[in-house]
Amino acid sequence: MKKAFITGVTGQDGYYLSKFLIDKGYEVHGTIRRSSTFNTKRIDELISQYSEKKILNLYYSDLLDPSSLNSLLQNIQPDEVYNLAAQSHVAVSFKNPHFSVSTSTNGPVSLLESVKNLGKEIKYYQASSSEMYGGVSTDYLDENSIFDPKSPYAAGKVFAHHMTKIYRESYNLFCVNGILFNHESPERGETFVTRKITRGIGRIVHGIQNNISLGNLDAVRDWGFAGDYVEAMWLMMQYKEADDWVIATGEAHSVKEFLDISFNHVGLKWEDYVKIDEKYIRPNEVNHLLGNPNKAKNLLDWKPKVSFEDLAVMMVESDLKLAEQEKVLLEKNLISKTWED
Ligand code: NAP
Ligand code: F7E
Repeated sequence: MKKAFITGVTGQDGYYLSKFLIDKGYEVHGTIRRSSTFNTKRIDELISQYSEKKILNLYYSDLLDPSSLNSLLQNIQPDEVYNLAAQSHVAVSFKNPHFSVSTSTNGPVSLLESVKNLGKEIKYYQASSSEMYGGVSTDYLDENSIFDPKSPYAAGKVFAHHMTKIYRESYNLFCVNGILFNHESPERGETFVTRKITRGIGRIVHGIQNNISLGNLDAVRDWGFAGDYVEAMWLMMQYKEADDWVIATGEAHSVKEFLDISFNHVGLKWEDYVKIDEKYIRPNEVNHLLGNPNKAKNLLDWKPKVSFEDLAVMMVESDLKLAEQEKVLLEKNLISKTWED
């Protein structure tokens, strides 16, 4: 049985990747952060199904704690390491640059050093990001496009990207960079723009929210489905050699287009509910990101299966159900309203 080690297993991609690898017959080992409240909500179902059988194994660690990462890798001896952990919110990275950058830079170096020192053929995956390009050009971006980071988050990712390549070239290690463009799902963090919108729509439809406050509605992204993108991560790790790979849909859409589709789905007009709040405008905006996934399509035989429209509808449908449950809990005074009015 192959063993995979995943950092960031409690995140959106951590959830989808764990599920994917377990279905492929892997034993999954993941790190979680100690928190004063439970932070395993996304993977609770997987824990109840697979932890007793030791198919899913969780350990307390942190990317800022190299000794714990090193001893875990020594003990587990995984075949594949997926480094998904990060403070992944771009706007937040301007507020806490030290933490964001330390996690994205020191973490990968600690993992790469451990992988190198283990002296076994361990494959390493680094979660690189389209944010590294900076969004100035409206052209298709591929593996050879120039990086021009516009945030502490993106600068940290550029560093880790280069380090991954350096370990690949210097020590002949199987170190892969997956340059993933935005990918979303019903498990997306609730402060990213797509999920913020669909969460808001669910609550508006059920009468427990009045408006959604947003920032730049003209921003353009290449949005895909997280479930499709974790398959690409795995395919990169099975390819005959380690490389850098762009994973994207090849379609660009604005925040306004996401609003159009999502609100239309419930028969409402977004213009009646969306307010612009200056606090969501970033100090340095990434205006336009569009990826060219042809290398992955041709060499990995990968393609995105979920369209932009179906992704928006999937997320709205899921959040309508969540809001329906919230409404009942609110009426029974079992929860308080913690979201925007
Ligand atoms: P996410 O939902 O925000 O999950 C991030 C994960 O990292 C969580 O499990 C989080 O733990 C963990 N984490 C944060 N700081 C940590 C630290 N110091 N030590 C250990 N764990 C830490 O992100 P995602 O959307 O799944 O993205 C996965 C990775 O891909 C990230 O590296 C992200 O930067 C990158 N990426 C994402 C996208 C995208 O569109 N989703 C695109 C390109 C690249 P808690 O649950 O305890 O907070
Ligand atoms: O913003 C605009 C915002 O926060 C998308 C991360 O997974 O993908 C993600 O980063 C756009 C930006 O994602 C709001 O200004 C408008 O232009 O959903 P987002 P992101 O910044 O693209 C990349 C690839 C990653 O690697 C990151 O980890 O939407 N926008 N109004 C807003 N964004 C947010 N969050 N909230 C708003 O109210």
